[in-house]
Amino acid sequence: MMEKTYQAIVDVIRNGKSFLIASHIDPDGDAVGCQLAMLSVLKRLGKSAKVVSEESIPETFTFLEGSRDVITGETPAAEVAVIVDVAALDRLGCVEKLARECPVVVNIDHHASNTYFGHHNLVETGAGACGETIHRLIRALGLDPTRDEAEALYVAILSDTGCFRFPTTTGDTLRAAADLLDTGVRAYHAASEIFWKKSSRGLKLLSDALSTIEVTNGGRVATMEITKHMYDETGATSRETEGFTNYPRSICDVLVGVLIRETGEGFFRVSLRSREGYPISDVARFFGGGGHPTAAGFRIRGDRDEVKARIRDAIGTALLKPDSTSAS
Ligand SMILES: [Mn+2]
Repeated sequence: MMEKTYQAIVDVIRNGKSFLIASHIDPDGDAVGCQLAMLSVLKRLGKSAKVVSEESIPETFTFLEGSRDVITGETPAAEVAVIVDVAALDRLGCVEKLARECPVVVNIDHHASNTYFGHHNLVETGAGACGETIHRLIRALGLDPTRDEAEALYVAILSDTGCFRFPTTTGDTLRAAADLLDTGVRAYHAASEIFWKKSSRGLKLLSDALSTIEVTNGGRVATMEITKHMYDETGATSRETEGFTNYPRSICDVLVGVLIRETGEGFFRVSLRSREGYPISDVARFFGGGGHPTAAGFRIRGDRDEVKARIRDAIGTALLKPDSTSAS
């Protein structure tokens, strides 16, 4: 069945002239890598193609070819919208309207919560990263990935699988990564650009954030906070908080880690990370967000203490559900 979908999308790409590529707000390595790989592939095929995003590419990923070409302002629609790593169209932020104006929408994703919003839906929920699917699509187009495309997709896979640690890592994940490395990906370069390029102000921010960790719900939930004040004090920005979400969950016996970032007076961005077998994507959806079983997020507004209490309550309720003991 998937083979037919691959073929249908290959036909759309071969026959289309103009393409708009987009992914979710708060872009991660998978979103960025898939967008840039698609941009390069479409250009190689002689198509008019552009990546459109609510925000520019996070600093961490600007070493990838094409990262500066992302359009963040006004731009016309295209014949075909290629939406990557997105479970539902409202995750596109302000680009949603533009995507809806495109006559053909291609949905390429790996979220189990995908709403099949496209005319073509290539949703492989078993994939560790959407980058795996894009890699297969490039092969289905009869192309070899270029080194830059391979590097973008390697970054996508490395980011979304937590360096091949998350339960979504499969043999296919490693086979895709192996093929990308054979293409000439600079593995050390990619890893060091993503993980070993912290600024000292970013580490100071991490230190401040770590001191806010609170363990609640009988030791099963840990929250960590970053306030506006901390950004001001350290000079670091929210862009330097990549990877912070993993700290609260890394505590022994904690099942769900929560990172609460203040984005404005009374506005918060919340990231949830849980252990395998304790899905929290329903909690994120409850608050209007989305994500994967063990990695999800949402935005929320309110009084800080009240927000924390609501989140802890919702997680506590989710952990009590019988399905939370089965692997996800
Ligand atoms: Mn992804």
